[in-house]
Amino acid sequence: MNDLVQRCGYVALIGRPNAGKSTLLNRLIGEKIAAVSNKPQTTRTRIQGVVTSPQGQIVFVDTPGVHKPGHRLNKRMMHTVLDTLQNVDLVMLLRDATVASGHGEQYALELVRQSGQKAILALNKVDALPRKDLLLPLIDWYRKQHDFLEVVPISALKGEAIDLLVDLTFRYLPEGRPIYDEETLTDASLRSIAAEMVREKILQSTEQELPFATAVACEHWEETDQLARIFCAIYVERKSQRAIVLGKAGKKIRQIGIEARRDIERLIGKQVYLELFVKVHEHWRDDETTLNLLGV
Ligand SMILES: Nc1nc2c(ncn2[C@@H]2O[C@H](COP(=O)(O)OP(=O)(O)OP(=O)(O)O)[C@@H](O)[C@H]2O)c(=O)[nH]1
Ligand SMILES: [Mg+2]
Repeated sequence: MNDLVQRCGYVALIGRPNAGKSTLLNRLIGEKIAAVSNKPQTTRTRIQGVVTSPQGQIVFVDTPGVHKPGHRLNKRMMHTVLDTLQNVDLVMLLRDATVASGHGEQYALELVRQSGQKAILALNKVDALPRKDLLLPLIDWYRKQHDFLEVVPISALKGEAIDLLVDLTFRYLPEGRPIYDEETLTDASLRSIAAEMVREKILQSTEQELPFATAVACEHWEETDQLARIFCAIYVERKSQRAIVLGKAGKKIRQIGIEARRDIERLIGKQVYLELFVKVHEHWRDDETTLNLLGV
């Protein structure tokens, strides 16, 4: 029977910073593995989320938001975006439907066009639109710009139309057997997810330059049946930034630790002892060795 034909492939999540790509990735696999925040450039590396169903398997690839690169870090991030665009079966362009169109949106669309790949457009954050008919002009505009296979209004945050999005995505993937076994949800290591959870809490609790100037590396991990002891280094660029991360009498870093620990415990299903320390490294964003160490 035709229904039994399985489909399988890689799908790139592409879009401007803050469009909701990582929120969608987490929603698709039903686990929190990717850092999410309202600060732009939250995602710095490629991270896969694997969806397996009777229809087959989709490997969604979350990417950094499309932006103009300054530091070496940002050049690497944009390289990741362009490289991913070329190495997938299908592209999913994510657009925050609540923001006005600008050069950034146009540029993200242009990258998708230039890739020559088949693409689906997901208009995200419809839960935050005061009226759904506000979508019509946006859909119209995109339809004129590019021949999208599908245009799907969704809410990654609330989980609206996500099943539909997955069903539609399957239609355009090649026939094939699953690449990963059924239990696999991601290619990211627990160590890197733990580091990302710490970084997410820093992004969520700090402002201005600090989110961009911070990186987190998981430096040590020991585990018994009951407990994981995890040691993470937080990199900042200046002493003044270290003071901000620490907070008055260490209050901020304690809070960051409590919140990150909760996420990591939920993920690995055991008790976590999380130790955080801050390192000042003035030019880490332009230092190839540190960028390699951080895996970006
Ligand atoms: N209201 C609403 N907010 C959303 C939705 N999806 C994501 N957000 C919010 O949008 C912000 C950005 O979400 P992310 O998932 O980090 O966006 P991203 O596209 O991965 O951003 P970068 O990694 O910086 O490229 C967060 O504050 C999310 O909570 C949605 O469907 N509705
Ligand atoms: Mg992201």
